Amino acid sequence: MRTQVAIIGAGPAGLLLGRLLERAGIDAVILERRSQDHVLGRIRAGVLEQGSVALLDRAGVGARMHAEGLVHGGIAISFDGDRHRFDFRALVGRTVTVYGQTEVTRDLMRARDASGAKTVYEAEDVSLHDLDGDSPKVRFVKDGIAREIACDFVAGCDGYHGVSRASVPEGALRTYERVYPFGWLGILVDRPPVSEELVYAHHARGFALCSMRSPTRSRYYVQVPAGEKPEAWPDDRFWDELRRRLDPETAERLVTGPSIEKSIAPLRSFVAEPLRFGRLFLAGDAAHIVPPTGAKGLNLALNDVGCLAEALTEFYLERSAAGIDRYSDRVLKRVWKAERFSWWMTSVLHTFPETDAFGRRIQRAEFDYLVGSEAASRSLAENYTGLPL
Ligand code: FAS
Ligand code: PHB
Repeated sequence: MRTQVAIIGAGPAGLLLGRLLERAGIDAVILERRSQDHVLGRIRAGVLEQGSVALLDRAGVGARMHAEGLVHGGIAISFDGDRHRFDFRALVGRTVTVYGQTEVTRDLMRARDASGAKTVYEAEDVSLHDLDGDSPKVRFVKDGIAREIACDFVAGCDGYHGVSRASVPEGALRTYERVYPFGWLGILVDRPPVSEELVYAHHARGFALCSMRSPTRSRYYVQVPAGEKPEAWPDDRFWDELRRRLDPETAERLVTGPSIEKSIAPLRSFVAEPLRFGRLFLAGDAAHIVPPTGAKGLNLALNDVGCLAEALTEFYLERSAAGIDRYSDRVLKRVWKAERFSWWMTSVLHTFPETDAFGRRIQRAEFDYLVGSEAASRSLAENYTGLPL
């Protein structure tokens, strides 16, 4: 089999890259180790930056997002019971759209299935070869038969645990990491959201987040110690803990019900540099991880592949390597700013076992400064709604 670009991973990054390349007339094959249903079964991100919405429109997959997505003009942060709304429209003239990653992935899968572009699901033992030459190869097993793809480029869109970053020779990558001493226990419930917009809560007992997927389906999170298991959190225990961490007005409005999904995500900040090794490019979670506090993970992944698609299109259509040569530096500049914002939101809103009384007062001062300073509020608003692409 031969293609121009072999894409590893059919998550949002891989699928959007495939879609953008297809619309530029560039051939790509996607290899995904899981089934379509398994990929769609993952409950992950929920908030799209305005730039991500524009990118999905550019890819021609925005119709359902505009029909079903919820446009939000702000968020609320409650800190030890004091709650403040940050009005994004007034502060920076921008909004965010609440539209689950599962739905973004579904829209991209449907578009790819309709176009007939090749995706191999349940591709096993994917391995990358000759990345530092002019003719890289990807090998995999499908239905017990070993297969090989000859290509010009490989796009590693296979997430944090994927094979792509692991295929870069030792010493050719620098990595930066911070592992947090807690995770997020998240549940999905078919009950109306507790408020029209998201509520991020800091409390001495830990962080909590009230989000949603639709006017009838809510998504809630509570911070739990690293290593916690979902089975230790029956629904009643979850609801009690969530109530304790919310401001009284929000807690009063909480409509509880049976969880339809429950999972724990560990939190880490991670960046690999550079994002290119020969004919391999890394994008999305294969390249970087942010704690979900700033709602950046999915948005960074979509922006990465928007840049990579532009660079590859320039290579094929204009025979210029300028875009692919500067892909890594260009993307990393924005990645690190999102890493900073996600780390900062996490540091202000979570409880850390090692934080002393001074540290807790600094967290409160961060909140008070945000509330009292238009400049600080504007900074939060421009980061949360997405820095320029
Ligand atoms: P993905 O991990 O989504 O996709 C990678 C794909 O590659 C997967 O389908 C995988 O099966 C496949 N793959 C892996 N190894 C392979 C191999 N060897 N061969 C072939 N295929 C392979 N972000 C937010 O903004 N908000 C959130 O609330 C949020 N919550 C999250 C919760 C969890 C549990 C996790 C893990 C992440 C969360 N994120 C969140 C971040 C998340 O949304 C990612 O940023 C997003 O999935 C990135 O998309 P991709 O880069 O496509 O990676
Ligand atoms: C979600 O709805 O899953 C969500 C929203 C905002 C975040 C993280 C997760 O910061």
